Amino acid sequence: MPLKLAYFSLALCISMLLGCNKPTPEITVTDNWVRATAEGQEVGAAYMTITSATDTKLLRVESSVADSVEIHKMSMENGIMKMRMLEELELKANTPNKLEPGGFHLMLFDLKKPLIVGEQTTFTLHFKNQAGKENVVSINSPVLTEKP
Ligand SMILES: [Cu+2]
Repeated sequence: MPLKLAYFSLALCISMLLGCNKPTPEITVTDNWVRATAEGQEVGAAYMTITSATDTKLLRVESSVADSVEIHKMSMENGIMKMRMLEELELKANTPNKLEPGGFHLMLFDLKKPLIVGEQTTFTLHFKNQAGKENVVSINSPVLTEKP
């Protein structure tokens, strides 16, 4: 068998094996997007829906587009919209935990450059469940002007 073909079949076998053994992910992220920013704006916001098979906590987030990322909660108090930082975000098992405008969100500080519609941003989310198991999930979020 020519060497090239041998390599090809080996690669095919491996990808098939990986395909078969791929476990269903414990945590899935959907509807993820980042709000486009205006020129000179140094703070941005990211939104997503997180679903986990177990009760877990989002501890920390890193992003390709910002120097620091905080978990925030927005709520109405005495008719005034307030925003506060959370040390961690508790996520209930098998429930779509929504981070959306007006509620929970990720606040992006010290943006490296303006977020322009059509661009992709990357986020790395660090979780730890009640059993102490850590989970890292990487996602690509498109830059949009409003909720998709
Ligand atoms: Cu915020």
